[in-house]
Amino acid sequence: MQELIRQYLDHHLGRRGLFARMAGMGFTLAAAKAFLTPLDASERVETSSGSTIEGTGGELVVAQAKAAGAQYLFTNPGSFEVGFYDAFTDTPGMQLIMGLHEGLVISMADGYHRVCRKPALVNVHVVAGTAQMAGQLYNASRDGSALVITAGLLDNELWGDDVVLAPRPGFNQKEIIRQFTKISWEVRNAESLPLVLRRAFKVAATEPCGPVYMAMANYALETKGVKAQILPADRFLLRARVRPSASAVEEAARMLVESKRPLLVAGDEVWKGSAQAELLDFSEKLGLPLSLGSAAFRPFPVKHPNYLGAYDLDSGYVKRGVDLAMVIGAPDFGGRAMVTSPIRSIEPPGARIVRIGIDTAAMGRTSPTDLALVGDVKETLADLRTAIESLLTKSRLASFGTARSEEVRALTAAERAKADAEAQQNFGRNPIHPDELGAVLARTIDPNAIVVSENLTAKYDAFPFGFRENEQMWLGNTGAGLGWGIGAATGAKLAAPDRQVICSIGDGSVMYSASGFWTQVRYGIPILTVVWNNHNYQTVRHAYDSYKGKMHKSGHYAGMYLGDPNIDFVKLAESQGVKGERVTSGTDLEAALKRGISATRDGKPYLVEVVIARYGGGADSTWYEKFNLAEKRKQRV
Ligand SMILES: Cc1ncc(C[n+]2csc(CCOP(=O)(O)OP(=O)(O)O)c2C)c(N)n1
Ligand SMILES: [Mg+2]
Repeated sequence: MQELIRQYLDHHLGRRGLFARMAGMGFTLAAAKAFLTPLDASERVETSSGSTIEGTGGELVVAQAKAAGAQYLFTNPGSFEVGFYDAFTDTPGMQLIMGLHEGLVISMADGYHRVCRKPALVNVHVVAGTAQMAGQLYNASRDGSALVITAGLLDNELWGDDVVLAPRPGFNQKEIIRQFTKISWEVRNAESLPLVLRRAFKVAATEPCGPVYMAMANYALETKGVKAQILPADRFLLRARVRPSASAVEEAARMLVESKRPLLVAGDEVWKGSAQAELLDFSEKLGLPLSLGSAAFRPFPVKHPNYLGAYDLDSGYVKRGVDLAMVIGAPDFGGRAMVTSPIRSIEPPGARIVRIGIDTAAMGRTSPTDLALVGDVKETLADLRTAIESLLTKSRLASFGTARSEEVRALTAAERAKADAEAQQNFGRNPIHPDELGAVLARTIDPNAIVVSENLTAKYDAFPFGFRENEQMWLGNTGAGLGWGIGAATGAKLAAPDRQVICSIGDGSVMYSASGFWTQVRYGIPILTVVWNNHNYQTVRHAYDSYKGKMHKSGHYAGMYLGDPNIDFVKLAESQGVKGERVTSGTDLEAALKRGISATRDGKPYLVEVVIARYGGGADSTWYEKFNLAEKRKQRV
């Protein structure tokens, strides 16, 4: 009988087979069924609570990653991860996505996570691969993306300490990127691999999220016959929607109702906590103008009359005085004045400051705080709304928002009319002005396109970014470590295959991640890339020029001009299998973009390079540091 039960639980014997064998032993059908019920239940508990499996260290890692819900493995591999890749090969239900540089691999995972909010799994090579991903890991850590990064590890404690591709003598591998991770581990014990991987998923995905790193010794990955427990995601990934204290909510509600000149400053916790609709309702009901702190998403409809754009101490609304600033899901005010020296506080002078969010370590680390509502943004806004409804009569509440937002509505309407008129004047120019490219792009792409932007001097005023599935969505990063856009767009499309994804990127930015098109072609990831080619690092040139030093006077901006030789972005994409075209005249723009969109509908990535005008200080300068080594040679070798 015991043998029968074992065979049934191991799936070597089906229900019917078990009944037949039990009938042979003299059991009635009813008795056999009654016997089976607890067995089935115990089996269910067994599968949902996890199981102990035996395999190589690498096989345990892959089994645990799959059980944790990893759908993709973003990677650029190396020899010392052989135990991992050998286990991964042919694993059903997980897809490997190759990137040709570690920076790209990270930005792909980052874009994927930002769009679908699931933790993203990455594997990179030992020391050199780990160091090479650091720039993009900085972006991911700054914006709190849940990335689980595994890597190979050559142990410099085994015999020699100066091993090729091992950490340098006396150092360890995780130190290289420690400041860009929440926690980093090095695992040498094969049995611990799945356990530490679970920790890695858990820490990465626990809010506030962020990247983690786990280096795995090559010999641990290759050890055979290792037994360890594998657990499903729901047994170690926690989701909690923390609610703030009732007394803090009440006090904040009173402050809001009494405030004469309030201001909301919103950040990424709003998007991450899916609280956009609550925020919109909150702003409208109470007539609260809203600006953005440091934010990679646009959590508020940018065409809304209450929307002031990025927080700016010198903006019209703030200058006229703010008595209450409510910072919602943002680390702080952000804004342009953050790095001025001597130090200048950037909170609205004299305003009381209320904060809402769960990232208590970031909250109020710089500007002061009068009241903190520690909790999930969505829950807190709902609680605040209820508290406000109990403070105001229904009729007062009905007119409250409209009356109070009169000033801000007039202000934003006037500012937008002025910006529109200025932009209109730039249409039809030669070369194409970025205002025209922005306007044509905004109206040509899908109404629910995801626009992944790595382009600091582009013009986005025409885009009606919102937060609903049927609205255009902005996706950026606040770190500004260049080399993010192409990978991030690729990851975004993997996360949202049924939405159009546009990669809107500067000429300079493309070249930090120039091998990223290959991945799009290899795996049929149809993205339209639009290159804003001003032959310049314009953002930096603006900074150089406003310093008003020698570069401003001479027009000699060191390292800024990117022409001579001109980079051929169409050929760059074509060399990796992406079709494209260059546009130099405004009249050809819409048709070119439409050809690109039609290619992506057919499943093919496409690139449109648009040659645009430079603007701002030093726009005319094509100067660069002339130097020609060939002419200086003594021998023609
Ligand atoms: C990794 C990295 N290197 C250098 C910089 C400095 N930087 C900031 S903006 C910029 C120019 C970007 O050029 P492009 O993408 O063409 O955009 P544009 O400024 O012309 O709009 C540079 C080099 C950076 N932010 N990150
Ligand atoms: Mg440029």
